[in-house]
Amino acid sequence: QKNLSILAPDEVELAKMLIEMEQGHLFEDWPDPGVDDDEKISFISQVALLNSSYPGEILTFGDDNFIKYEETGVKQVQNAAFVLVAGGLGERLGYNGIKVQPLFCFCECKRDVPFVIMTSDDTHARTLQLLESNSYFGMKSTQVKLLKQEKVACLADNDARLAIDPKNKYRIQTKPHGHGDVHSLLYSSGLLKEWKDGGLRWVLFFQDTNGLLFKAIPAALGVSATKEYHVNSLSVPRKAKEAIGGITRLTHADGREMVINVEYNQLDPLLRATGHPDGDANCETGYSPFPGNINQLILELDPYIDELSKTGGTIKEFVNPKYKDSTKTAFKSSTRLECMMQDYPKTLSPSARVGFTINPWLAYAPVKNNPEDAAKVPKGNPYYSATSGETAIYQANSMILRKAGVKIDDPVSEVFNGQEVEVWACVVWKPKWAVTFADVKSKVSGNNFVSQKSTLVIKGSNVIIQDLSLDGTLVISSVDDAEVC
Ligand code: UGB
Repeated sequence: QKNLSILAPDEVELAKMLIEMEQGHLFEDWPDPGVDDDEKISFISQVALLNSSYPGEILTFGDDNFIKYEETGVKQVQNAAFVLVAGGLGERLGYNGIKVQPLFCFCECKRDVPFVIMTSDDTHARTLQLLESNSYFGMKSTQVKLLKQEKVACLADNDARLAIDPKNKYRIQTKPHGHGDVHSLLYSSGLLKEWKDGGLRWVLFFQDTNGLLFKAIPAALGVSATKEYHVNSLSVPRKAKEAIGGITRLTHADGREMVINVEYNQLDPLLRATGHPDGDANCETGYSPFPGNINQLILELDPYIDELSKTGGTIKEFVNPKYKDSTKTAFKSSTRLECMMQDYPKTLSPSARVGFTINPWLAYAPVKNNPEDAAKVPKGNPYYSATSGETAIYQANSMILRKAGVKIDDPVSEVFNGQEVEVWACVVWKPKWAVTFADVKSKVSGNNFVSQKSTLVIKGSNVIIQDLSLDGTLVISSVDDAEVC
């Protein structure tokens, strides 16, 4: 404690963190201030260096570190362009519409942040129509650019003979090439250069399946800015065998290393083939040692442009044929080359700063499975359905309010669509009310209580929640200038 006085504020933070993490023995033999002060400062510098050389940052919602990152990140939003990959149809979801339709409910842009949507033949016309018929959801039409990805030729067999379209013998069958197309489309569109000339610094990629991610973006952007990451992958704790990729550090026999996603179907065989006989298994934390990739990437624009100038945006491709039987001679259906946007770091030089940010909760509640399939998911595993996606939003908002001091009842367990979920008070707010935790805290005061069966909807920007006792439904709508308490 006495020696803290000789350290700079960020060094004090680091020393305190070590003590909190039961590393107090490091300081046990330290003499009083005035003796060996230079050595003590150099010791802390070494700790800072060691700390910074880990490529991952683990966030805890609402703690000082998180608030600091959110504060930094939210300032960076005006220097960012957002890119949504939305060429997929969501067949697993059993939903006929385009998946961006529900997602737009979570978006609200105040500034003219550039927004790109990658579409495909399956989604392009409907995405455009949705934007036009909803006045671009409050954005300017010039702010939004649609880039359509093309399909690629299919292969019929192991000799890579091109497949003929079963419905038309004068056409080659085509299938989607994967979300990796987004890089070459951005490059060839000229948008990256335009953004650079306009002074932007970041490009954020996200998928059309996960409404919770907006809660994680400010802090993750803060991590990128603070740690100067060229690539920052948002991730979540992952249960072994869960159907999301794992972020790994791969080491080649010749010493080369890369931090990269390994898809879930390849992680188990890869581990078994490299001396881990249990394959994709949980470690002592109860989770896989490899954080789950949620495919929300934050790239720094300058190094991104430099890299794409070399590669043209080409991403390493792979082929994933489904065979009829174990002889592996005939395909069940035609296959094609595919590419994934998260494989972008594969071509980077070893000096590139690639890291990840783990959000233990709040960041991931994807809506991917239809109710029937979700109901068959073994108990304890995530459903990834519309039911779990919706309840996760209420849970996250309730927990944020709790953290800000509001008394909120515990959830109750209920079954919807054959899925047992925890139901919290149904709390939702517009982004204009609050984006960061600091925003929420500044708008909540006094003694507030919300019962489990309540619904609270906040639609105004200047709404202060003060001494509220809610056991029912409260919808607060106000025009932007109005102050509501
Ligand atoms: N998409 C396109 O825009 N174009 C395409 O050609 C294909 C897809 P999926 P996937 O978050 O849980 C990814 O099918 O690819 C869009 C990661 O690889 O939902 O199976 C599509 O519209 C995996 O590591 O996911 O799995 C959608 O927005 C894990 O992170 C997006 O791409 C997983 O996502 C994803 O398509 C996950």
